[in-house]
Order: sequence, then structure tokens, then C-alpha cells
Amino acid sequence: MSNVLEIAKHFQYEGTAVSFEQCHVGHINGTYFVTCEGKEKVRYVLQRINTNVFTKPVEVVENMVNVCEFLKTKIAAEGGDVNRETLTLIPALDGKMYYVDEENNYWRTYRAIEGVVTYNLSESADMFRSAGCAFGRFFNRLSDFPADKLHTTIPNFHNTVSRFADLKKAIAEDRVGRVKDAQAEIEFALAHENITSFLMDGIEDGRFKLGVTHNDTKLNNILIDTETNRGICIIDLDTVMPGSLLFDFGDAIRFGASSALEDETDLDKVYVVPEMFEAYVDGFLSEIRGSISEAEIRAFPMAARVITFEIGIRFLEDYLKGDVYFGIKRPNHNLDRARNQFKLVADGEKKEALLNSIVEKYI
Ligand code: GN1
Ligand code: MG
Repeated sequence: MSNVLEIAKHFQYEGTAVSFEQCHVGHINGTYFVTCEGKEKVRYVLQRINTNVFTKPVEVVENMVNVCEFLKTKIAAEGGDVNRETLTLIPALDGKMYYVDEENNYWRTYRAIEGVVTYNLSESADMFRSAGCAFGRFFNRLSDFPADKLHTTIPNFHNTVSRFADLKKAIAEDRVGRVKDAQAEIEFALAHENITSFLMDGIEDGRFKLGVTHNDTKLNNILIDTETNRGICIIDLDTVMPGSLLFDFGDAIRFGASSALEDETDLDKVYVVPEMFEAYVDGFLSEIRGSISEAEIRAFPMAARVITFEIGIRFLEDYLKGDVYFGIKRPNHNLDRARNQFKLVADGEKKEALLNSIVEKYI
């Protein structure tokens, strides 16, 4: 994107934007680090919102503004650092929190937080425990956020039942003729229909409560302080919506308790690491004890499996539709991702008794 520096001119940055770098993490939005020079060097994160995915980008930004403001009040009351523990959005020249370019792209931006790293793999149980604490703290801080102020940015985001229906539709339509190339994966998916209603049923009958959740709790959505190795700031607030904390738990486990990257193609290298699972349970529960029931804790292993399956079928659906949703970096990328997630589901089934016994220690 050669026009990133042009776009940058439309925001109230300190100094002049002199260079930028693309950030390649994330499958949806376009993300750039912009460096400004003035009295001092300041870096910003500039993002082009994917309006194919987020059809109401202004609502996405409004959520982000409200959530960050709310978090800042909480962080200040706790004596924390409001500039490092959540994001600080920067307005455009006209005072709006976003800028629309001539091609109707929506851009938003915030100050980069320095002295942090993100990880795509859990390096140690200790670090992943800290990730559990960070997501637990995030949930706690938003526990009294007025949910009626939140726009639903993507309806049915973690409704595995409707995700499954979407997959079936994609199979039936076979728009790009790829069904023949994904027979084993389709078979695996169809054989697992019985797990799709697990979370929805619990929400419906009141066993699993609704709160404000993050909904995309990948390890790489936590900024980890390079000095303390602690998770300090949760990013990617695009899908903060009412949900069950089992969504957040499940998604964190599917990513961070995996032995390999989400798109590893050597499936022998892909399995659930029980020590990581336990570390996350330990960290997460240490923060959210008061807000979670025994039934919800007991549901941890299954929630992880269901959310892993859900993302697996979303990758598979996208492969069958011709890669229209998730960004891909190579042919068959979405099929590779689906296979990888299904391997984790199968391994989670094998380790069910072990994972249940870990959870029992915490009840
Ligand atoms: C997408 O863009 P990113 O990487 O933050 C997706 C998540 C998936 C994830 C899989 C809005 O998130 O739901 O879990 O890819 N986000 C959206 O890596 O669909
Ligand atoms: Mg995301």
C-alpha cells in the first residue's frame, strides 16, 4: 500500500509520518506501523478495516472507542498505566475516530505501545498462564460495561450451529469446485455435528451466562511486556460483544495450547499440550473465580474442542467458497488451516479424560 503515508496525513499525529511497515499478523484487517518524526519519534498502528467482514465499520470503531474509554477509567482506578494497558485511539483531522478514503476504505489508528512483543506460539507455561490472567482481567474490567452500548459487529459470531449450517451450504453450492479436494475434511466435519450445539444449549438453558467477551482470544492478541514477560494489553477489540466466557476460554486454548502454529501442515507436530491447557486454566481462573460457575469450569475441555472445531469449519467453508474471507498466503492455505484445527479436535477427544481431570482440580 503505497498510499499509507497519504492516509496518515488525515490523522492528528504528532509530527510527520515518514515511514511505514506492514504487520503480517491477522487474517482480516490491513495493519501498518507508521513512524512519525517531530519533537520525538512516535509510532502509530494504522488499520484499514475489512468492510467485507465488518459491514458497519463505524460501529466497530464506536465499540472500540467506548470499550477503551471504559477500560481507561478502570485501569486508572486500579493505579495502572492507561497508556500501556489499553489502546489510545487518535482522531482524524475532522475529529472523527476514523477516516474514509476516496476508495471508500475505512481507516482507524491508535498509538503503538512500545516495549512489547506478541507470540504465535506459547513459549512457556508461565507465559501462557499470564495470558490467561490478562484475558481474565479484561473480562473483569468489562464486567459492568453497559452491554446495550455495544454494537453486534458480526451476528452469530460464535454460534457454532449457524457456522455449521454455513458450511453445509458451501458444500451444497460447491461454488469453485473444491468439494472433491476436501473429502476427508468434509467427512470429519459432518461427523461432528453433534458437538455444535454444546455452547448454544448451555447459554439457552442458563447454565452458561452471557457477559461482555473479547471473542478472538488468540495469544497474539496480547501485548507482552518484554521486560516483565507479562501480558499487559489486550488488542483486536473488533469483536468485543456479548458472549460466554467459554468462547474466550475455548479460543485461547485452541491457539495457545496447541503445539504448533495454526497453519502447520505436518500434522504429527500438531497436538494439544495438557501443560499449556492447565497453565491457562490456572491463570484465567485466578482472575475470574467469582464470575464463573462449576458447570462452566467443567465445560472447559469441551468448549475448547467446540471453538477449535468452529474455526476449523470456518476455514473449510472459506476454502470451499474460494478464499473470500480469511487472507491467504499460499494456495490451499485455508484447507491446511482446517486440517490443522481438526487434528486438534481429534487430539482433544483422545485427551478428554486427562483434560477433565485437570479441570477437576480447580473445582
Ligand atoms: C480472524 O484477523 P484475526 O487473525 O484477528 C478471525 C477470528 C479467527 C482467526 C483465526 C473477525 O482473526 O475469528 O479465530 O482469524 N476474525 C474474524 O486465526 O473473523
Ligand atoms: Mg481478530
